Amino acid sequence: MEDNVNLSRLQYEFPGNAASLEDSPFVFFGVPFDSGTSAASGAREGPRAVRAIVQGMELWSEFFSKDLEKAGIYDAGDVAVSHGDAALTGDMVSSVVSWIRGLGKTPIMVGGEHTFTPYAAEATGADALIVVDAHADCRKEFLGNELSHATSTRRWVEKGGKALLVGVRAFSSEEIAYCAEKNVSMVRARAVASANFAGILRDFLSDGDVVYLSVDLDGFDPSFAPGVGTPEPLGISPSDVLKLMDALRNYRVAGMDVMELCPARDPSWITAALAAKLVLEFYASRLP
Ligand SMILES: [Mn+2]
Repeated sequence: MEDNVNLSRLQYEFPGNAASLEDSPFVFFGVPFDSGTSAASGAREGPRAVRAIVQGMELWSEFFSKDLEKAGIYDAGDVAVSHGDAALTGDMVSSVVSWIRGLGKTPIMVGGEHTFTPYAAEATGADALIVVDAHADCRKEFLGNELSHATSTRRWVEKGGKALLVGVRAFSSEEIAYCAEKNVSMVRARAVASANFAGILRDFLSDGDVVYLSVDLDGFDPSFAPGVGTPEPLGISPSDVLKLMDALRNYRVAGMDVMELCPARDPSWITAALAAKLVLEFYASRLP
C-alpha cells in the first residue's frame, strides 16, 4: 500500500506512543527540504528535531483540556525529497497527501521550507488557506525561483484559492499590490492580539468551505521561535494561534502544517518544542 507514496520511512517517532495507521485519524509526515530557502538553510532538519523533542513532552492539551495519551498519531516518515528540485519534491508531497486523503485521514506536515504548502493544501481539496506567517509569501519569484518559500501563498492564490494571512508584517511593495488586487485577507501582526477570530472566520469563509491551516514558525515573535531561517521581530504569540485553532473548531479542516523550523538556529530547542506542541494542540482542537 505504501510502496507508491514516496516515503523514505526512516523515522516512526511522533509521538512516543504512535498509533497504528488504522487507528489514527491523522497522519504525520516530514518534508526535509530546504534548497529554496533564501537566508539560513537547515530547515531540512526540522522534522527530525520535532520527532526528537516530542519524546520528552506530555501528551496533555492544557488549552483544550484533552488527553492525547491514548490518541497517538501515525508517523508515516519523511517524503523522499529530491534536493534542489522543488517541483519534483512538491509532486511527491501531493502524492503523499492524496494517499492520506484517500484513507479518509487528515495530513499533518512538518518542514522543511514553506514552499510545499500549496501542494499539500491543494491535494486535500481545501477551499481556503489560512497561513500564520510573518511574510506574505506572495512574490511572483524570488531570486529567479518561482518555487520558493517566498512565493508559496501566491502559487495558491494563482490557482483561485482564497487566503487569509495571520500575523503578517513583512512585505515587498509588489506583494502589497498583489494582495490588494487579489483580495488576500489579512490579520496584521499588530491586530492579532485583539482579533476576534470567530468573526474573522465568518467573514472569510463561505458555507461549506474546507480549510487548510499552515503555520510558518516565523509568524511568531522570535522570542518564542528563534529557530527559523528568516526571523522577523514584532511577531505574534503561541496563544494567539491556539485561539485561531479554537475558532476553527466550528469548521472543517482538511490538513495542517508547521513549516520553516531551522534547528541550526534553535540551540535550546524551544522552536522545535513549539512546533511539536502546535501539532499536538491541533490534534486536541479536532477532538470532540
Ligand atoms: Mn515566513
